[in-house]
Amino acid sequence: MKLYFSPGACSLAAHVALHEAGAAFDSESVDLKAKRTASGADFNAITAEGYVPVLILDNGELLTENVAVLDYLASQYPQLGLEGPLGRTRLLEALAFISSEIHKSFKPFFGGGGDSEKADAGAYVTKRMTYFAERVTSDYLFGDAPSVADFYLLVTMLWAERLGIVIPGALVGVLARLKARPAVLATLKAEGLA
Ligand SMILES: N[C@@H](CCC(=O)N[C@@H](CS)C(=O)NCC(=O)O)C(=O)O
Repeated sequence: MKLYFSPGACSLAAHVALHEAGAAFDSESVDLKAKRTASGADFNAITAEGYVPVLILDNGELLTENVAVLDYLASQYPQLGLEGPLGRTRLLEALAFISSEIHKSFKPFFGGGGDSEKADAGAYVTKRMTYFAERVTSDYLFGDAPSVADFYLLVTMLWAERLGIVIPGALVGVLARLKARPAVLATLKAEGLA
C-alpha cells in the first residue's frame, strides 16, 4: 500500500491508522498548492480530484475519500473498527458525520473566509463536536480503544486547537489520550509536525 498525504491535512487520519495497525506501507507527501509529490510527480495525474488522502492498494487500485479509505483500513485491520452486528454501520455513521458536518465546516478557515464567516464556522464545529462529547463514556469515542473515527476526529481537533476553536467537554480528554499514543506521535514525526 502507498499513502499520499500532506502534512497535517485530513490524510493524517489514514496515516495514523496505518501506524496503529503496524501495516507495511509506503508514503509520499504532496504539495497541494503545486500539485506535485515529493518525488516530483504530477499529483493531478495520480488522482483527478487533486486532493489527499489517496491510498494505492497492493493490486494497484486507487482509493480516495476519507470515509472510504478509513472504512477500508478498518476492514483490513479489524482492531481499528467496531464490533457487533451494527459495528460497520455505526463506524460509517461516525465517519460520514465527521466528514460532512465537521471536516467540511472548516472551509472558511482554509478557503480564505472573512472573520464573521470564520466565527460562525468555528461555533458550528464546536456544536457538531458536542454531539460526540455528550456521548463519550470511555477513553475513546466507542470504547477503550480508538477506531478510525477517533483518528479522523483527531485531525479536526488538532485543527480546532490550532485555530482557537473550542473543543467541547469530554473530547478534550480524548484528544489528550490520542496525542499520547505512540502511533500518533510517530505519525506526527513522519509528517514533520513533531
Ligand atoms: N472529499 C475529500 C476531501 C479531502 C480534502 O478536503 N483534502 C484536502 C486536505 S484536508 C486537500 O487535499 N485539499 C487540496 C485541494 O482540494 O486542492 C475527502 O473527504 O477525502
